[in-house]
Amino acid sequence: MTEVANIGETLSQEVNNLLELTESHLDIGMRGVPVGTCRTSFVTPGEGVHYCGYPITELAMKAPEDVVYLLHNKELPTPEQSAAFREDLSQRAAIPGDFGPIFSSLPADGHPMDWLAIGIQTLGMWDCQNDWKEDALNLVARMPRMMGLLFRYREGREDGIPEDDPSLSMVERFTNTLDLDVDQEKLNQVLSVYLVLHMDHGGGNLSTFVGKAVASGHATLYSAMASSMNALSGPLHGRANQSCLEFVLRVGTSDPVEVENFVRGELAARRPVFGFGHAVLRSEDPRATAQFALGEQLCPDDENFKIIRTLREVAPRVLAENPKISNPNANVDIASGALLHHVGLKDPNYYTTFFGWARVAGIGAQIFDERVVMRNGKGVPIYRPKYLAREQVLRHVD
Ligand code: HAX
Repeated sequence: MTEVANIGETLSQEVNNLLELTESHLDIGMRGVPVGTCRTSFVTPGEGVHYCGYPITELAMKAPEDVVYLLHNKELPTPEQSAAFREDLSQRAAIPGDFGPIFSSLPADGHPMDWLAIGIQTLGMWDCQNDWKEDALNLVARMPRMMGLLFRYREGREDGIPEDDPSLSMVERFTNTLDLDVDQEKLNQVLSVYLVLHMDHGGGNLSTFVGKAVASGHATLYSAMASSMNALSGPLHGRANQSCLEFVLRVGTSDPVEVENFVRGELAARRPVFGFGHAVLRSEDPRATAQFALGEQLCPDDENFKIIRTLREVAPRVLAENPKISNPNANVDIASGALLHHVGLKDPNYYTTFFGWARVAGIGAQIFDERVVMRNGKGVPIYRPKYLAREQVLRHVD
């Protein structure tokens, strides 16, 4: 709680830092330079991400619908509000066009994140209300079916797709469309926790920032969100969760000595030890802790889970030998791939689409706040940071 109490104090301190901008702040991707405020979430080095003041550990087991409600309304719903919100989402759920011809025409080996951006952009062409809240919630409601269709068409399984049932939960609508021959209860549980843990992560992460920047020029919510997904698709950003399972598969053993040798080998070859380290957190990411706890419940004997359990014991000790590494502990991406793989979602190429699906909730809520709530309702103006001219440019000026 001390950390949370300090958040208010740090706001004015961080603003003061603006007065101390030096050349060292230039050309570093705006790292750490305060540019705005965020009403949905913040990240602390010790407790990680908080949604509307709640540490993520308190929310991990909640229904995704209730957490979407929280991000948009800044308070958790009562049981009545929760039921009404689910009903509202189900009223919005129908896909307003036919994805068949669109998805059938895309390259099957195109990355699923490219499919996702095209899917969102298409939804916007079919039905855009030009109302930030309406469009944000319509998109949340249409994502589960669209995600399911994306998998089905990309995998060439377009025959026999079950009808959508809008009365189901968000997760069930996806898994119902996907229709895999696996333990549905486990699959739904893993996806539900995954969605909640990934919905938001402060205002300045690349995909959220990009979405808000695009929306600031009054592009539609759909265009802004498709831009966010393209930002998320980069290997330094959202695609790390794909790389992480690929890394775990490469480790291939849960024997502590062999795992230690593997980690040391990766470091010697100057390759990242995936699933460890963080730009802001200085302890194990509570989102990793929550997923490890879920894995111990659901799949303690799964081979990949055994590997990440050993990695969690071994890697922080090895990484901590390098004083440059500010956080040698597990991050959110260490466990999600092993869990998804265990419940039947075996292809890591798709993992970032789950991240994107989750983020639609937080980014949509942040775009709404910036467009409609900030500055007493005036909204944040179009983004326009200042770039300074370099000498070689100035030389040509009279
Ligand atoms: N493996 C190898 N080297 C690592 C490392 C790791 N897990 N973590 C940090 N380092 C290195 C950095 O590359 C950096 O090296 P250089 O000085 O040569 O550039 C040095 O240690 C200091 O890094 P840092 O200040 O501790 O951390 P950064 O903010 O620079 O980087 C990263 C944070 C997450 C990018 C980094 O820890 C990393 O590459 N981890 C492995 C990849 C990974 O798991 N990515 C998923 C991130 C999840 C996330 O952020 N989700 O939001």
